Parts: sequence; C-alpha cells; structure tokens
Amino acid sequence: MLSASKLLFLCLLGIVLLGGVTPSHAAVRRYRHGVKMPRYPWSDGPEFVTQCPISPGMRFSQRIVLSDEEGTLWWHAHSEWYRNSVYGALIILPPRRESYPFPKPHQEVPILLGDWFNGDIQEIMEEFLGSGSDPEVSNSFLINGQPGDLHPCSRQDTFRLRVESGKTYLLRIVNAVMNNIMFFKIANHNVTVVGTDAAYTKRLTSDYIAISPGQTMDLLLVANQRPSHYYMASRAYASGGDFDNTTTTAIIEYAGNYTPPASPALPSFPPFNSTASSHNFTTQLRSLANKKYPVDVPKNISDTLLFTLSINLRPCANDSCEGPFAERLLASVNNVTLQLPRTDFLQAYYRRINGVYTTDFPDNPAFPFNYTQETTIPRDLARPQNGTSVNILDFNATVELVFQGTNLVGGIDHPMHLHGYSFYVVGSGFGNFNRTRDPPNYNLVDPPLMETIAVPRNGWTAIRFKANNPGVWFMHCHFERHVSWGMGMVFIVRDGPGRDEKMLPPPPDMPLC
Ligand SMILES: [Cu+2]
Repeated sequence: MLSASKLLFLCLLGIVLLGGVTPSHAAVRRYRHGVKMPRYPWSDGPEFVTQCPISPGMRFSQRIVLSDEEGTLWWHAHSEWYRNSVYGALIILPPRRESYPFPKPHQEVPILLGDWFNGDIQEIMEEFLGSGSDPEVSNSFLINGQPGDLHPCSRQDTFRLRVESGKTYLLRIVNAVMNNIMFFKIANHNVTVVGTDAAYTKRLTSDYIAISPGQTMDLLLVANQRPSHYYMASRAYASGGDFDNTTTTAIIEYAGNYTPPASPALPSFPPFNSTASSHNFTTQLRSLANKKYPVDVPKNISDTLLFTLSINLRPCANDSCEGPFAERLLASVNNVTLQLPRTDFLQAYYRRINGVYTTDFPDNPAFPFNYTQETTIPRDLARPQNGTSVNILDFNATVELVFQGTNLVGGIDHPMHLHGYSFYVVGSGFGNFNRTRDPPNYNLVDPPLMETIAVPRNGWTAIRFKANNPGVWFMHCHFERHVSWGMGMVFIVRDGPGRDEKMLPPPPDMPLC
C-alpha cells in the first residue's frame, strides 16, 4: 500500500516524457531503475522489451508505481547508449510520521557517479558494434556531473559538500557509470552503509565501498575529523582489459575558521584489479531483517535455474572483425545472445502476436563444461546461438537463480539486474557452483535485498525471489557493452488466478512500433 508521502512523491514525479527532448534523430525510452512496478510493466522502459521507442515530438506519460521501496533508486534512458547522459536520482522517503531506522541525518546529499566520453556516445556505440571490438573507454568519471580537480579543465566546477563538525550526512550514491564497477572512498573518513537498492541494511562501516553500475547505496558520513578539506573520490575496479584508470573527485569542506590545505587529502584505493576488495565488500551486505523490516526469503523452491554468463566470439567474413582473433565480440546468457525483436516482447505477449519470440530460453546450460578453468577454453565453446526467447515462470513460483560466470574469452564480473523485482542474494563464491557443496552455506537469515548484484569474476552468485509480479521483465548485465553484445534475457511471469494477480492493461498513449 502506498503511504501519503509516497503518493505525494508519485505526483511530483508525474513526468510527461517528451520524445522531443532527445536529439532530433533519436528515439528514447526511460526506465526507473529498481522500481518494481507491480502488475504494470507498461512503463518499465527497455526498448523492444516492454515498449517501442518514444519518437521525437511524441508524448508518453510514464506512471511510476511504488510499492515497498524506501531509499534511493534512479531513472535512466534504456535505449542504446543514451543512459550515459540521461539519468537522475529517485529518492523515496519513509511514510509521513515514520523515520529512518538510523539516526536522522543533518542533510541528505545525492552523489551520482557517471562517466564522460570525449565524443558522441551513439557514434562510439555504433563504432564498436560495427567493428566487433571492445568499445573505447571513457575519458573520465564524474561525481555529480563533474570530473573533479584532477582534470584541470573544469576545476572551478568540482562538486563541493560543506559539512559542520559533529553532524551526520546521508550520502545517496548512484552508480550510473556505463561499464565499470567503482570503488568510492573519502579521505580520512569511514562511511556506514544503511541501505542498498531502496532496501535497508544492517549498518556496515567501511573505509571504502564497491558499487556496481545500476546499484545505489545509502551511506552515513559523520564529520568527525579535523576541520579541513578532504576529497571524496571514485575510480574503477577492473579485473582485466582496457579501462578508464582516472580518478574523479569532489571536496568535503568543513565549516569554520582554519587554513585549508593547498590540496585536499586524496584517499588511497584498493588496487584496480582487486577482485577480493570488490567481492569482500559486497558479501558483507546484510538485510536489516528485524520486526519492522522482515525478510521473506523463499525456502521451498519450485524453479531452480542456472544461467551462465559469457563473453563470446563469432567469426566474421574474411576475418574482418576487430575483436580477438579477428572475430566479433558477443555475450550471452546460457549461450543465448539476445536478439531484440522489432515489436516489443510485452506487446507481443499481451496481444498474442505470434512469431515475435520463442518460449524456450533454457533453465540450464545446454553444454556443461568447466566454466571457470583458468587455462584457455576451446574456442568452439565460445560460439553463442542467437535467440529471441523467454523463460516463462508461473505466478508465485519460488525461484532460485544461480548466475555462473565463465572464463570464455576472458572472465570478468557481471553486475546482473532484474526488472520488476528485488531479489535476495543468498550466496556467492569463486569457481564453479556446486549444487551439493554450496547451498548449505546460503544465508537465508538476513541476505541483502538487491536489484543489481555483481557476479564475481570466474565465480557464481545465487539469488532467490518469488515471481509475484506478473508481466514481462528484462534481466541483463548492467555493463552497457555486455548488454549491447547480447547479455540479457526476458522472463514472462504469468498472471495469477486472483483479480489482483493479473497484469494491468496498457495506457492509451503506449508508443507503437
Ligand atoms: Cu556483464
């Protein structure tokens, strides 16, 4: 049920989207990242999954339907690479007359991590998809739209947060970066995580965080150091390949009479390639799991799924591609490279249009192999199938989904994101998931409730959720290059028998393909 404050917020955000705000040649879809949209996939956003593009000049009112979210979410374009610059924070306060399950902060500050490319983002996308290579990397990362002091061209615009000694600040961090998990740190200060993806967590105090594209984190910062200037900074965690190795900064400025340093203190980061630093932080997250904020982890599982996440290669005519071995880079889930249809999945499902998709997305890999062996995996195992297939779940199915990273072409982390749901992250580890050895170690007591979770490089992550939101829901890697290469799939959750268990009808202004 929506609280009064949530209703108010919903009205404030009664956004009318104008296709005309996009470049004149482009069409766009917008997506509220993490809003579950009960029974209403029509405003979910991803192009050719739940809607057709909003053409320039066209209007489409997107309804935001909130349910139990509380904390920070965000919205972004879900079309090609437009999310690089079309994004913002979405803050959901506790119901009126209720408070946070932590001390009330003096001030709340959205901190949006983004990235900057010296070039037209669409051209960059078209270039790498055309050549079959990796995309060029960003030129800098951004905090609230600014690269910070280490980029002298825009030094005067560095984001500054003025703090008063002894006061507590709630930093609402959004990782809107395109292709990197980020480390974030504040010189001389610890932060305390109190929420992720609009769900509260047990307090976790750390001197750094690791945050995936797609994720949000709410952090308490206490201004308890000597009054001075300190950098808050962010840079990539990257387990391999080319990446943007720059650091973005903003400044924490204490109020008071003192002489600020010529240059604020810069935090020291974990090494770029420290998979352990990323994984150790992520695996410490816990749900609040108390009487007021209970967990509801499915215990009896009806659908057990194992999805491999792979980077793939496909030969090109005359060795004309620019990926490894002059082949084309692709990506897949269970060896299926997603081909988006030209009529969206949701429209086809709702209107029973035949021939748009198939219903045979595999529950398990067709060819099991040693997914994470460090020695080179034979290249013929790296050939994916193209597919426009969905996996169908019954209403109220209790689902366990294990994501298994593979070392095909090159093992890398994958921040996996599911639309329409939050899920409990019940376990993760390195190497191949083992159905006998690993489930007894699951956390079914206070697992974190997330909407995006980084599957570690050459490892696995197990999630559980109850399929109680009927509709058509996209699941994909939140590294933009991976989803562009096909690392995504679609769930259709059937209607339930009850009146309130069926998908709602589409709005009258739904764009047509
Ligand atoms: Cu990925």
